[in-house]
Amino acid sequence: MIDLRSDTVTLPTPEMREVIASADVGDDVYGEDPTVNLLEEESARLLGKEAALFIPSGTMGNLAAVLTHCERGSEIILGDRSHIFLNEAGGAAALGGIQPHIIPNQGDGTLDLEDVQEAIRFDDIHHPRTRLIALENTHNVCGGVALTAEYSRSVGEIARENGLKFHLDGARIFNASAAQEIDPADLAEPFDSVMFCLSKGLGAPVGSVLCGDQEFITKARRTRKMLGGAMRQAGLIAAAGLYALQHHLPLLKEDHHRARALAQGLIDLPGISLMNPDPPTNMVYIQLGPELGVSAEDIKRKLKAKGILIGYENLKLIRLVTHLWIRDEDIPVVIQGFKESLV
Ligand code: TLP
Repeated sequence: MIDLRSDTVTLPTPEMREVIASADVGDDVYGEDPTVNLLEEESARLLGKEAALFIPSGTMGNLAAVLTHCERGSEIILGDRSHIFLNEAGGAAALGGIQPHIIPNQGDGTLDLEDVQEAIRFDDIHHPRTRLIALENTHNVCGGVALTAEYSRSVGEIARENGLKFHLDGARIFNASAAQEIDPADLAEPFDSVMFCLSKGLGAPVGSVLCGDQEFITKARRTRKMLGGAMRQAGLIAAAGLYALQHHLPLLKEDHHRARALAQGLIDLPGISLMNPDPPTNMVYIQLGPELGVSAEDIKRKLKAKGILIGYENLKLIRLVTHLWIRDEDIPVVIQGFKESLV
């Protein structure tokens, strides 16, 4: 199968399985798992933060950050197409009593600075208190677009001037850094907390990391415990994450090249258009035109019969994601598959 549903579908490589099998482990709730400790140190170093915390998933990483920064009845400012708002089962509201204050994501994944400024509540007993602004980089539903460090700094200034915390859902921050040829620490610098995922383009089977200053991470460790996310001999999975950070970062650019090749082959097919004709990272979003007689579900079914798996956001919007397990030779196969499935 050529599986383009997500970069979460990667399986551990044989080398990863070897490091998993031979990992040094201990009880991480006692802080005694040497491999987890190493992964946390390496993650903090890569993102230029004081400390880091290994977390089972990206969703829990974002939730732990939000719960650590905000109290019940307070508000987070975030984009209406952000993963935290759309795809995390309303965790901040359900578990933290924290209200999302959504403002429109622009096509390039940014939030308009005036919208951000206007969304900040002034002190009034009628209002919830604004506590946090959150961005996403790369921005998934906006087409895998990468936000610049300069843009994040300008939002960070607004946060600082208003005494707000600033969080990044950096599930794919290393894709953003590879696309812009910029140090991930520069992209992370404006934020008080950054979550990134090991289990997406980096190809590890499990895990995400939350980074920030020592005080924040100490508090987040308690939040993670409350959420049931403190693990014991987690070095087994941390070893795969560490391996991914040491060996797979340079491969992300190849995923981006393949996404671009895919887009080039699809762009002229009748009845469809691409959200980004020149995809900046590893995602190709395909908009189905009204004249097309088939829905995303029809196309998905036809492609599956040809050994190609795809996902869709809605019946008119398909997403293809390249990753470690997609090879150059898969690209023409997928393009041909689409040609035959759009009719
Ligand atoms: N995204 C998944 C799905 O949930 C949509 C995917 O296939 O892309 N932040 C961002 C920007 C994400 O894209 C995701 C996962 C997460 C957070 C959550 O990570 P996990 O799946 O580890 O909880």
